[in-house]
Amino acid sequence: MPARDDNPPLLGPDRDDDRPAVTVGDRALRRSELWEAAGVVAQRIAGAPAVAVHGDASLETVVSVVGGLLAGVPVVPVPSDSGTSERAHVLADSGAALWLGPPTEGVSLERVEVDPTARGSASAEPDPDATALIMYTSGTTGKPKGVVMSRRAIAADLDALADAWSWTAGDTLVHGLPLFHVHGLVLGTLGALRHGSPLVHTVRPRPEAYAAAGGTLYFGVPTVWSRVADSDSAARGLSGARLLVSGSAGLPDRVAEKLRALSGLSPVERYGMTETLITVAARADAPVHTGWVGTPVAGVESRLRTEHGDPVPHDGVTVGDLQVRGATMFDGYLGLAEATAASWTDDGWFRTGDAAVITGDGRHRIVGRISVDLIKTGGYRVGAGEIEAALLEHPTVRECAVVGEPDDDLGQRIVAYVVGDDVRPADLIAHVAGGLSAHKRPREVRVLESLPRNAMGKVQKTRLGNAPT
Ligand code: MLC
Ligand code: AMP
Repeated sequence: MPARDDNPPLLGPDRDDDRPAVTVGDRALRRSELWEAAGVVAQRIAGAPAVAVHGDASLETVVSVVGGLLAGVPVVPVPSDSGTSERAHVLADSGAALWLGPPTEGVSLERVEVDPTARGSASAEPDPDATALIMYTSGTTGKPKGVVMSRRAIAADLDALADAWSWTAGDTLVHGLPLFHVHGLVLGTLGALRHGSPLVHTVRPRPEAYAAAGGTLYFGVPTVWSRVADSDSAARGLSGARLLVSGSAGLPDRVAEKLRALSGLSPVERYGMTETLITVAARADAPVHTGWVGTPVAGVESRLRTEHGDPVPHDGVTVGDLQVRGATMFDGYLGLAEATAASWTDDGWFRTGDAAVITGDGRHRIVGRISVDLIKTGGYRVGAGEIEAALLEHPTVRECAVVGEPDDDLGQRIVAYVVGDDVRPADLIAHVAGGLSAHKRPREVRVLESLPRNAMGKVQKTRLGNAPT
């Protein structure tokens, strides 16, 4: 769905509103205050090729991102828990010229001080086709790639979700998700600003904080919903809400059922990727089908193919590779023309890498990833290859294989199988957390005499522990 002719600016029309537009923890800004603080940032960074934003859960992050969008400067959110080598890669690869964040070891970019209480004038919004964000995400191998997202794609997705969920300025949105990924930043922050619904960010996605926030619309990853469902009082505390939305990974049926029993609300699921934004969503006005992620959002089409590219019937049972196309797609991986080309079919569909079934009336169920080397842990996408490369840098590691094993809390838990000398699991976990990021750390390291290999010498991950087959 291309942006409508009467499309409002990405961040929504000017609104005279006395309510706080954004609350993070115990600090809040009204829309006019946010625009004025962001206007100061916009003036300061105007003309930069890109800016890097320390993406912690703070008003400073929101002001920085809005400042970048007002200035028409691509914003590169940097995970707040990133370690030294991952941060260095993101900063160098993105071409960011300025650092909007606290003084940080290893960051030599010129630093811009961001002050939510500063007041300046906001500029007009730029061309809808300009790059809004460059967001880093993992592949099966290699370092994270920069996903280039246009303002137009983001606007189209946010409007499609407003349509699916009847999301209006009358809603108060609550979540506590990281502000450096699509879920928390694009949907959870830019969505709230575009639709004029106040955002209450709980800093961390703790069940009691969700219950105390008194919102109408709640976002969470399945790990968050599982923790809410495990707290009777938190889950019952959501009973006044209008809609609970789950995404970024599959919501287990038992969690959906427990939430329903305690809060009286049936969570709806939606499916997407950093590259495509949210392409499939269950509608607020349709019956809830637990375990299904809904139908394509306005402006998006989907289809199933075999690994050879042949059509797979949409009969609700036959599994195929899910492909999507439409208004919400990314503009490519930054500086990686080959990887970008490889992610599209010859006839213009994006290969999601997910296996799915689709019913005759268009409902989707995600069955799993096509590759065992992309792990989803707590809703974070993590490539096995980048963790293996980090482990191999450690002097005690000779060989290793990383897999995602089923986990009741995280969906998948990162487990590293290691062959080496004097291996100390805690050291290896700290090594990955400090180099890549805390959320990419293995939760467990298992030491082996050798890795299982086939006749060609290739590691057989499916023969490791409880790895998925
Ligand atoms: C522990 N910690 C360590 C550590 N051990 N840090 C460094 N080294 C070590 N060895 C720290 C962690 O950094 C964290 O710190 C804390 O201990 C763990 O806290 P937790 O609450 O137990 O968190 P955890 O179990 O790790 O994570 C659960 C979670 C998180 C749900 C909070 O997974 C999460 O926020 N997930 C959301 C991911 C997301 O938004 N994905 C969307 C991607 S976009 P600290 O300081 O942080 O407390 C996408 C598209 C789409 O997928 O469809 O949406
Ligand atoms: P990311 O790159 O972090 O945006 O992760 C995208 C991936 O998350 C998708 O390719 C899916 O594997 C997974 N995902 C997102 N939403 C869902 C969902 N509702 N159900 C199952 N998997 C999901």
